[in-house]
Amino acid sequence: MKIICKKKNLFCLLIYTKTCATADQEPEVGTNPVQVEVGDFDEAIDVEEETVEDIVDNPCLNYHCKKGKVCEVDEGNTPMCVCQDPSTCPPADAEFEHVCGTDNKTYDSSCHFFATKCALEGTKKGHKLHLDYIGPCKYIETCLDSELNEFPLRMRDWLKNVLVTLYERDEDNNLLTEKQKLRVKKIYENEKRLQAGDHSLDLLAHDFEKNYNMYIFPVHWQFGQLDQHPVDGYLTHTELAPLRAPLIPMEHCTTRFFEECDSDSDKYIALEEWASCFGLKEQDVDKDLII
Ligand SMILES: *[C@@H]1O[C@H](CO)[C@@H](O)[C@H](O)[C@H]1NC(C)=O
Ligand SMILES: [Ca+2]
Ligand SMILES: [Ca+2]
Repeated sequence: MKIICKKKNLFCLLIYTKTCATADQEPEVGTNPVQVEVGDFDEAIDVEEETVEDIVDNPCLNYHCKKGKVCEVDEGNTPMCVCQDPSTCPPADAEFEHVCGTDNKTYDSSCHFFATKCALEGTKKGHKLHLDYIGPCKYIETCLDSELNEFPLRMRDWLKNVLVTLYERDEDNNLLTEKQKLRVKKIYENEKRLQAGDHSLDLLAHDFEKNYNMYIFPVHWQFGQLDQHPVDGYLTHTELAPLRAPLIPMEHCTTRFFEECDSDSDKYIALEEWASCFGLKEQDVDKDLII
């Protein structure tokens, strides 16, 4: 599976790194690039941009509607957001544009999904419907207990490698803030660092014990990347989606991992819960590492 980033986007890079790391185990999905953008999952955030340049008096100009809605004017020429008719979505011309809903139904594209969800607004069904993952719905194996424990091992290592990769490429792109760069520099320059590669689970576990400190920042950093709407120390289902959705088809333990990560079952993953599912000690959880 080849993934190309349209924009410099951290999640795209995450997926890219992940895919490269396990390229030989992944089934070929064709040569079409998959573009993953954070905006594709921002259910709750207004991201739609209107570019009707010629109509000066169009009240819908610069009037933003959230995913699944479009702007229309009422009789009083007042703009308002109404559900988009799925048939007005751009047709999806490839399988990689399909998405799978939590209803295990395949939607042609995320546009079709959000338009459908909008039409169900206010109903119980609509409330429960979320974008589950990227790609057509497929059979996802049950995640066994033993496999569940492997997930954070690989994920932690991957997060660390993503950060190091960002650091290496960051010369003028400003993918990381100065403060973040300083922290990653320490990891990058540490000679004991386990280099990126296809490591056995035993080695990953051993490295986590030996070089525990190198994993503290990457785990915090990922939380900060996701905790954006709002920045409150808790991840909602929507905030988690940019990470979850591309990962589920590749890692069958993703859903179970994040479900169990919410250890108090309040539907939010708090920083403390997050840190604990990645094996960090309670005393190392530090809100200041996120900024
Ligand atoms: C979801 O749909 C896929 C494809 O149709 C099917 O193979 C799979 O078994 C379904 N999963 C569940 C949990 O029903
Ligand atoms: Ca949040
Ligand atoms: Ca919780």
